[in-house]
Amino acid sequence: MVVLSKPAPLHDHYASIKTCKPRISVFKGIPSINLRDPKAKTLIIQACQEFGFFKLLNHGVPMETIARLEAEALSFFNLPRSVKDKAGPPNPFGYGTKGIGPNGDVGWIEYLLINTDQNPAISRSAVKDYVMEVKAVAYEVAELMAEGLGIERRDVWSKMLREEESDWCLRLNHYPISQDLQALSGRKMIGFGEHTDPQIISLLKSNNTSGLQICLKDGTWVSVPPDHTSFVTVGDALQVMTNGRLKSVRHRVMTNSLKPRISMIYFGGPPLSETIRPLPSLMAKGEESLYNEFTWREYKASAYKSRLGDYRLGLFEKA
Ligand code: GA4
Repeated sequence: MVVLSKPAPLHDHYASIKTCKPRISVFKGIPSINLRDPKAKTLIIQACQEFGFFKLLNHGVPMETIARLEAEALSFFNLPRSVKDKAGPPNPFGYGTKGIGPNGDVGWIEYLLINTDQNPAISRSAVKDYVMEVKAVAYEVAELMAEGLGIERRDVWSKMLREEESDWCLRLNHYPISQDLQALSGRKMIGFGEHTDPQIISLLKSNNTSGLQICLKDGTWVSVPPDHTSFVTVGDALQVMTNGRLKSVRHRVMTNSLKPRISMIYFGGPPLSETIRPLPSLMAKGEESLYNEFTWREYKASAYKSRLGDYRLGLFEKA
């Protein structure tokens, strides 16, 4: 009897990697892509296939808009704990400290999760201006991704992000200097544990402080050199919609005892009712979906039942 082997899966994802290992040598390979480069769409696809992550230059978000929100975030985090607590708990939006998500994850972090102009904690106009600018960049990057993959409708993903009901959120993180024993003894502590972002795309901006690490395809952690520009992260929903061609990247943040880290991340998700499945136009002849289809609402509900480091897409993979 001839046993026909299944075609090799297009994705060599992280399911089999239980824990990424630290890399000994310094890694200098994180791609830097200039949004205005005529080759940007090709470079973005290469970066998202290999890393699910890249540095974005020339994104055009005004420095003042970034600086203003960062200053707002810092002055909020400098308030007394009793005042900050009034903006919490994060269920799921609001101020949180140490605890991440509803299932027992902890990190050396305090944060604000925001998704409307109605947040009670910091200047609404600073949030509004920043989100407007960063969303415009996300739409552009999403369109370049579609073009780079040869999809006829270049707005296929930007449309989901643009919808009035699109499910976005903004995360302002503060990783204080860790002064406890572990830090004093020179060991780094987990600021934000390893995870992939569930959404389509995330845009991260930090205050030029080290700490962010990404997991490479070979299962090793590498540090992202500190930078004041922005980084783009592929989320799980985009991995599914490209049937594994683009990777959602596993990443984490380690704190250091020298400089506090501030990061501001926009997570762009589709409307809750959107069905998440591979785009038919992307599928090669005979190619099958690696995932059972689901709505974004279902994926989110399942994500909030998981632990941070869980391989969330596993529940939706076809056997
Ligand atoms: C990871 C990406 C975003 O920061 C986030 C996180 C969310 C939270 O902090 O409430 C989650 C986490 C994130 C994934 C699994 C669930 C939900 C914590 C958690 C354990 C805001 C998001 O959308 O998903």
